[in-house]
Amino acid sequence: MSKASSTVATTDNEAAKPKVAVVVFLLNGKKVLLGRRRSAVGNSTFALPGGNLEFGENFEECAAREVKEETGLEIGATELLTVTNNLFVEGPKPLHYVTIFLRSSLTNTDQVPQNVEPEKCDGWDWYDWDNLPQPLFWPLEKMVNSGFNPFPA
Ligand code: 8DG
Ligand code: MG
Repeated sequence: MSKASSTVATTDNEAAKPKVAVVVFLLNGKKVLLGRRRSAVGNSTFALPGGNLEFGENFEECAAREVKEETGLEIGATELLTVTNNLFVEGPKPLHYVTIFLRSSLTNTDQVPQNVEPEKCDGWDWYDWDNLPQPLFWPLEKMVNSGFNPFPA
């Protein structure tokens, strides 16, 4: 196969196309909701709830759906915080995500997170922003190390 056609074959591969993820800083007082991932990407690291943007969804709809699917929690309005560009090379095939970070809070703070997808997560809990668990999923760790803070000023 020529160099040009092998490049086409790679970029034609669905998995090789950049995808869009929406993830949520779900805030509760000084705490943030994190779960330890069970995944080829970022296995055993603490990450925010979230997942792939589906066709036709807006960011807020995606955030509410993913948080509900993963934790059973209902969130209120969302605010866009930032966007990062992430290349994951640690899994079986490289993945490229444009990750949209939103902020939200619970509609009712009596709600308790449930581990709805135990095959994808070891469990959800609230963690103090000043005492985050380790290791963090690297896109999140990079943000924390750069001084990013998801709380309203
Ligand atoms: P889905 O099938 O339910 O749509 O997706 P998922 O299985 O829940 O996807 P995910 O891996 O949880 O999230 C999609 C991608 O978003 C993930 O592979 C990489 C990117 N991502 C970040 N930071 C974070 C984060 O803190 N949490 C989550 N869940 N994903 C993140 O860049
Ligand atoms: Mg997810």
